[in-house]
Amino acid sequence: MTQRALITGITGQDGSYLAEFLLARGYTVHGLVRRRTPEALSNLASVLEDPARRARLVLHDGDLADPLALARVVERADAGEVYHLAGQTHVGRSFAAPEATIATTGLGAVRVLEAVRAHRDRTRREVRYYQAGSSEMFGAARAPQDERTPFAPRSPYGAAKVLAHHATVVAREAYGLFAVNGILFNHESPRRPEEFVTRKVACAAARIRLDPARRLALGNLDARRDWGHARDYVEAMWRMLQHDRPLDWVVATGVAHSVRELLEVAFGRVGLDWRDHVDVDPALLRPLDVEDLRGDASRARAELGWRPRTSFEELVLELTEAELERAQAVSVGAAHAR
Ligand code: G4F
Repeated sequence: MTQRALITGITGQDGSYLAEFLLARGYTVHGLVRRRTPEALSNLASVLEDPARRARLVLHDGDLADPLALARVVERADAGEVYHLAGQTHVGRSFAAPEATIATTGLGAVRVLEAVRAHRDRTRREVRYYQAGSSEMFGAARAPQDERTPFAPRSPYGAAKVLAHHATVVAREAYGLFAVNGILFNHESPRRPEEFVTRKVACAAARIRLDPARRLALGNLDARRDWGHARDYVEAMWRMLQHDRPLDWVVATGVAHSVRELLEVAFGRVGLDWRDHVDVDPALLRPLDVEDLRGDASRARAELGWRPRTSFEELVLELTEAELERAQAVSVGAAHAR
């Protein structure tokens, strides 16, 4: 029988990589989408343009703010695996919109969980649920962080993810739902929106290479993150749902780098010294920041057989090269238009 999965947040970085991963394994993939504009669907372009994969992709309109719509989508998808990835994912923005972040990222997860539980009870078929947790939940906790590290969030976003995490554990323990938390450390790709620091730096390095008069404004350069590749991390999500027990899992590379080191690699790739092109803008500093995240993914390595395949340098070079290609295409297009 064909396996069916439902992905909330299918148009995002992780959702699109996960959809490709599952389609390659023969799944029929259902996705919850909030907007069907060409920009919103751009991460799914390769699937949408491929008739063989398109035939096994079903998009449903819906919104995390609407519990009835969510319940309807869960019923229609009738999936054996539900990956809940949707939400407000920008930590900095969560300080400006704390209530909206708790509503989408925290309560949104509670709503999806309730819809999944109701569907399981009605059909009497097991539905496995994946909650997209975040290393941001560890906040001030000392590195390295693993599944036993207590949460100490330092942002409304982190607090919302802690709420979703505990709601997932409660659903597992109270109702016997196969519900897991993936506690993923930062994971990036060329599909990342430019508001996140890796892609912002890669875009700037490429643009400044072509136009050295441009400047890059950043906030905290000392923050350290454990950066991996999103393509590697979606495989860990799938492996968690194939495991024989519903557990919580840390997914990380185990190596942390600072924003300065990120600048070093990206600007080094384009032959520039970042110190000549970067300004620290106090407006980009967060009211509170997480200084040092570095995960210990020993459990995922031992029990899921998962390991990251992309090093920090490979990741930053891939991002920067993708932006160089885009920036060069734009400048060639502009030259032709003249
Ligand atoms: O790229 P960031 O915005 O990622 P952040 O805050 O670590 O959150 C990401 O990872 C989490 C997992 O830990 C996810 F849950 C979350 O959804 C998201 O994917 O910022 C990384 C660091 C921060 O310390 C930030 O203060 O970079 C620092 N930074 C310095 N200048 C900046 C900038 N971040 C952004 N976004 N923009 C800047 O100009």
